[in-house]
Amino acid sequence: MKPSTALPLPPQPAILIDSHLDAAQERSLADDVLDGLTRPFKELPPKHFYDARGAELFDRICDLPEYYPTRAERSILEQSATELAEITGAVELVELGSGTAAKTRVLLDALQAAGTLVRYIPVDVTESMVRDCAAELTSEYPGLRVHGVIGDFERHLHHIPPSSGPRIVAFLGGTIGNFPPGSRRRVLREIARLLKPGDHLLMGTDLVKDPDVLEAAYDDAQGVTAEFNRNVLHVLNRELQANFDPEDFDHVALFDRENEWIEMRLRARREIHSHVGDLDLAVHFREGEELRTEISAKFTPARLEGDLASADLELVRWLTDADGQFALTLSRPTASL
Ligand code: SAH
Ligand code: AVI
Repeated sequence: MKPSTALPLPPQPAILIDSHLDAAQERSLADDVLDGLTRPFKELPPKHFYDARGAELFDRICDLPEYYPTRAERSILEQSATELAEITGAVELVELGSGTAAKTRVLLDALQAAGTLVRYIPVDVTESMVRDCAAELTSEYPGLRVHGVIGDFERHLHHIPPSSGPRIVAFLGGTIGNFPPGSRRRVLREIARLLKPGDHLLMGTDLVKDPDVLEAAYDDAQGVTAEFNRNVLHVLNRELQANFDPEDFDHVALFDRENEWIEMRLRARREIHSHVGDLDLAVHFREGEELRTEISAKFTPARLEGDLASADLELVRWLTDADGQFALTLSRPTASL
C-alpha cells in the first residue's frame, strides 16, 4: 500500500457543500430559453434536463438494454481502475457532472485500496444529486472527505477547492459529447487549466458505430428516453411558468452521419401557441417543427486526440471495452512531460 502524498488538510467536517446556483442559475435557464426558443431553428442546451426527475430518468436510461455506454464504461473502469490508481497516485478525485457517482465507486475503491484516497469533489448542477451522493459516499468510505460543488461546470470551475495533492479530474459518461465542437474545445481547455503538473484528466467518450445501435440507444422501446427528452418542457413549465403540454411533442433521435453525433429533438404534433410566463414570451411551433434538445457526439481516436491536443493535453492511456464501443482516456498537461 502506497502512503498518501496528500498535504495535511485543515480540520474540517467529512462533508462540505458549496452551492453556486441561485438567481444566476435561474437567469441561465431564462437566457437559454429566450435565446433558444426565438431562433429560426429552436434549440435548448441539454443541462436543463436534469432536475430531480430528469436525473432519475437518466438513471433509468443507464439500466436500459439499448443504452450500452454506461455498461461499457463501467467494464473499462473495472478492468483498469487499479492501473489508473497506480499511474496517478491520486489523493483526490474531482468529478464533473457526477450524477449519482454510480461508476465512480469503482475508482474510489481502487484509490482506497492503493491507500492514497483522501477527498472526493463532485460537481453537478443538480443539488439533490450532490447532497445525496456526499451522504452516501461518506458512509460507504469511512474517513473520506467529500467537498460537493453544486454548480455549472461551464461557469463555476474556479470554485473547485484547491488541491491537496495529485488529482484525477474525471469527466465520465460521454458528457463532453453533449457540446458542439467549438464549445467542446473551449470546455476542455477550461478543464485542462484546472490541472497542475502531476494531475490527470480521465474522460469517457462514446465511439462512432453502427447507426442502428446508436439510434436504438437514444430511442428505447420502453420510452424512457422519450420521457427524459420531454422532461425539459416540465422544467420550463415549473421554473419559468410556461404552459407547454409535453404530450404535444414526439421524441426524435437521429444519427447525423456527417457530424457523427446523435441529435435528440422534440417535434410538435400539431400547431402550438405557448407562453413562457416569466419571460412574457409567446412561443409558436408549426406542426412538425422541431426543437433540438441535445447532441451527443460520437468519437474516433483521431477526433479525440485532436480535441485533447487543442487543450494542451497529452494522451497517457487509451482504454476501451471488449466490444470497442466506448473509450476512456487518461491524459495530462503537456507541460508536465
Ligand atoms: N457522470 C454520470 C452522469 C452523467 S449524466 C455518469 O457517467 O453516469 C450528466 C450529468 O451532468 C448530470 O448529473 C447533470 O446534472 C450534469 N450536468 C450536465 N450539464 C452540467 C453542467 N453544465 N454543469 C454541471 N453539471 C452538469
Ligand atoms: C449525459 N449524456 C452523456 C447522455 C448521452 O448519452 O448523451 C445523456 C443522454 N441522452 C439521452 N440518453 C442519454
